Amino acid sequence: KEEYVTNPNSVLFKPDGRVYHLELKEGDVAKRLITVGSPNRADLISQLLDKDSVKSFVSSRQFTTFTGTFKGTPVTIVSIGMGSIMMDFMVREYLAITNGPLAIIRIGTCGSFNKDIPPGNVITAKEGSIYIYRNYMHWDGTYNNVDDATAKTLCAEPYFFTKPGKGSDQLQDLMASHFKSTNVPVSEGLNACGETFFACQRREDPSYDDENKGVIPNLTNLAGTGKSIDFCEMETHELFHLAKLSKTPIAAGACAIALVNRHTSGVVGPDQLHQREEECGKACLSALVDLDVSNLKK
Ligand code: R1P
Repeated sequence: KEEYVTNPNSVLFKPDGRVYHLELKEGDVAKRLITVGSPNRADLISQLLDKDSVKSFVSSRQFTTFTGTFKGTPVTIVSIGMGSIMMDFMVREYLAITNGPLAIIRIGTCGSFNKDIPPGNVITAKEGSIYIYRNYMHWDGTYNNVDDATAKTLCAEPYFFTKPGKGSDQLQDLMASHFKSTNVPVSEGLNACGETFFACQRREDPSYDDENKGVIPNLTNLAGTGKSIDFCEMETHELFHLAKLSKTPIAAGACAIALVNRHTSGVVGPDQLHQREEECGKACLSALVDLDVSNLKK
């Protein structure tokens, strides 16, 4: 039956050996991987792979995967949709169908919070990634299993912010060197990932009182870096977090194309976005191929 799975208390598999959500099995994917949000971006980047090398898979849970070779080296491109949760599905299930170290680069889109980084520019998360998440207990006004005074403290703030988690310097330096040989305007920056797109990225929604005016300004103080965040999106923090905690070595890198500038409200045009997606694809595929993935160590 379609719903039937094995291993329900761990990573789930279909009886034919495919992981439950990606619907891929051992041999379908490479140890070098690019992950993106949209299937169209994955498709565009897959067109940079060696002619006639590409196989594609579409899962019923919205993961679209292309595996082929880039200049003779096997690589995979996966679109995951949006948010940390989808990154969690992808990284864990990918690890379950591969053996040994992995290298993963996210190519995303983002909002620039740096007034000097306009729409159309690319930013890498070389300085790390902060996670911004809603403190649900703030709105509940209660907290489980703690005394009243502790509950009051824990419920006070509407949003929580982590310190920056970092990706692989080695992989991100390779990305930087490949970006240098293009005309793409690239900066290295500090990323923040919102648990949600609206409230956690300080968007005003007239339907809710999200108490989120302090979300981005507070990051200057809480990040402990002495600087403000440069760009905001939704998946990089989870990728860096899972790469750090994995028992198998994972080198992780991330870059994002600024769709908008949140200070100036400027927006990228569709042609420039398309061009940047292709340029990022080329630079990141080249970086992945240069990395000695098999010899990565924890
Ligand atoms: C929101 O519009 C989506 O765009 C950004 C955010 O991280 C979020 O996933 O990235 P992608 O274009 O890669 O999806």
